[in-house]
Amino acid sequence: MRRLLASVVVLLALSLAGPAIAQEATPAVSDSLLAGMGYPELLVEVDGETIQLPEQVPAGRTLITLTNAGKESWHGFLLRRPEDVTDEQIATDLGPESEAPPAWLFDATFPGFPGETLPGQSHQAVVDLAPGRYLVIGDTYQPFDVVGAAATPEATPEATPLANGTVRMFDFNFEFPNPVAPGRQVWEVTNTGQQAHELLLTRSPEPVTAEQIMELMAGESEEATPMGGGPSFADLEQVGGLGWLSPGATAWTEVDLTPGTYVAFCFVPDPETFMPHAMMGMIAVFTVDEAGAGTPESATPPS
Ligand SMILES: [Cu+2]
Repeated sequence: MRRLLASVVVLLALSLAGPAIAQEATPAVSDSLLAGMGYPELLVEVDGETIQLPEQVPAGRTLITLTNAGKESWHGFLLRRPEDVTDEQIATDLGPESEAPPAWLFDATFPGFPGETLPGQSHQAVVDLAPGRYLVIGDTYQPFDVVGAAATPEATPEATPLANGTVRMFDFNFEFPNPVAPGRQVWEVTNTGQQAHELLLTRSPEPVTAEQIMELMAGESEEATPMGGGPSFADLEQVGGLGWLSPGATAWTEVDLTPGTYVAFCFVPDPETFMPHAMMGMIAVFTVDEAGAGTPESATPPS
């Protein structure tokens, strides 16, 4: 499993994890905007070796709280497995012998999940869980069942989380609110592309451009810096985001942004080439200033 994920899913994200330092303490649940909305909560605790969560949860719009009790940054995602894939097949395909992601991985449904989480921190997301068998996938994986009637959240408008901004993910980039305001806020994240995407948000200690980040992507060391100066991968600090989200799906995440420069990545692999989308240009840079007058900038995809 480690090998599979290291090879295709989290390799670059793990390299990003580096010696990142928590910028702020985990917010108390009472401070959380998403937690205050009253959705049923699914608690997931990870430590790098195990993933703990209930065996069964009710279907519907759900607040997922991911707590990282381990020593390393944790980056994973949630999927609803295709109906015809058995637990036995999953154990084989995600086992230590696997060389490449199984084809069914790309046929699964990805409802969203809390984004990359530093040790000792918690992140939250509100996602829609339809009935079925699910897997949380990270360093290892853990199945669970979602049971009950299919949720129809769109039927009741008041059941939609109040968002401060919308983030659109597509093939292969992001569109952020413009400007992005500082402070704690809820983002409605939608995927209007043809492939699954994720939002892995980092903060840079100094200004950087998307082109410089692309230059880092092509480099060999996480300590390397762009020509002409700038941060290394190791300098980028995780601030949350959203795990894999299917085309056409929407989920909600909460971020707390101090003024500065932010870099967003997607490391979902292309189903044909297994190349992480970030390598295909799915990187965006935006700034947050005190007045909230930041300007988004997108990478130019390699031609
Ligand atoms: Cu992507």
